[in-house]
Amino acid sequence: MLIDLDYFFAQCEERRRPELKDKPIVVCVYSGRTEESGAVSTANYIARGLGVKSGMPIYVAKKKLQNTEAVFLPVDHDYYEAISDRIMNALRDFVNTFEQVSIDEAYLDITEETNGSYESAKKLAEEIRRTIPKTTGITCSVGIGPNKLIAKIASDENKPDGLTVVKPEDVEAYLKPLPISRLPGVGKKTEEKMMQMKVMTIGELAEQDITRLRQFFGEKSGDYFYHAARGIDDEAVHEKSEPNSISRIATLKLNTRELNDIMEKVKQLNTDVHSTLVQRGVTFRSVTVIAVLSDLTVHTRSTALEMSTSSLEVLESVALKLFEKLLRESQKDIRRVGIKVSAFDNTKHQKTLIEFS
Ligand code: TTP
Ligand code: MG
Repeated sequence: MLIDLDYFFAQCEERRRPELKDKPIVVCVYSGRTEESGAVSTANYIARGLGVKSGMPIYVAKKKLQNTEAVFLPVDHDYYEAISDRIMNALRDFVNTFEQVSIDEAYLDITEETNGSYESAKKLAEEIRRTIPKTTGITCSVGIGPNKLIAKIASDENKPDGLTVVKPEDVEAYLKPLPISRLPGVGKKTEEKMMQMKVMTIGELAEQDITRLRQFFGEKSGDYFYHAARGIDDEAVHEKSEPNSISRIATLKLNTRELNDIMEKVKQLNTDVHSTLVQRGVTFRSVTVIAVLSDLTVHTRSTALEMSTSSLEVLESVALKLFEKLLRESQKDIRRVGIKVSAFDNTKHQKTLIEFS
């Protein structure tokens, strides 16, 4: 199963400011040279409907959205990462074998959990698609197939908020009519080359012999296209590296500068972070507190500890100090609070070292 969060950065912005939901939203990477120089990171589906795409220059997007109520926002990576961490941790709880591939994408090997049944797989996907938006406010699209390649292609089928299941016996018929650009690894340049070969669909790619594909694309890519066109992929799902931070973020009942009210919420977040730490068997050496102020600016304060720990008491006292500091150094009310721990040591690993000595 491949889970891809829908228009992720832009959806995070909608979640933070629901009043923007029915407007075109464009999240931008400003290069800073002039006020408008830079590129579109992503956009919500309203903006996409009006022709805006990832990677497009900001001024082109502005032209396309002239005379609309479009909102252009700078990327706020810390905020998206905090939401992503929460979702990825929730997804991890559904399966034994999990692989996060990017900030908004993860593979779940659900063979074991479903006994190989596509019926159960669909039910599991539906459960995930109910749970994630309910707990995190973010929708996702899900693809299910006999391998990572098919799951990935299927996840793109019904975006946003879609679910597509492709059973092994349907793979060939499913792939055949798809445009070649739907195959992972086919970018603009490869697509042009394929066109020269009169290959428009994945079905037509499957008719090419391997020697010709190797001549055109080199041995490695040629082999990949040869197999991918047939839906063949035997890459295992595996956690590449443990995520190197755990974070939680939440909105306060009221915007405030009252330390007690703030710490009440932070305490809940700390407990949540701590239980994930224990579950994962890691200790942290760095603590960051995050505050989104009433004007929606994001402020962080961090501290590095002298020793790695997994203690909830340490986390609480450090968080308290950092929020006191943050309140001293800012004037506005706080709207959202967050906590992040990082710089992990693996306690499981430490234990094995002790066992060896
Ligand atoms: P994607 O999953 O490719 O795109 P998306 O989540 O915005 O939209 P959808 O999945 O509904 O098609 O990428 C995830 C995030 O990565 C995206 O929200 C923003 C960022 N990104 C860029 O910054 N630049 C890019 O060119 C792309 C494609 C994505
Ligand atoms: Mg996405």
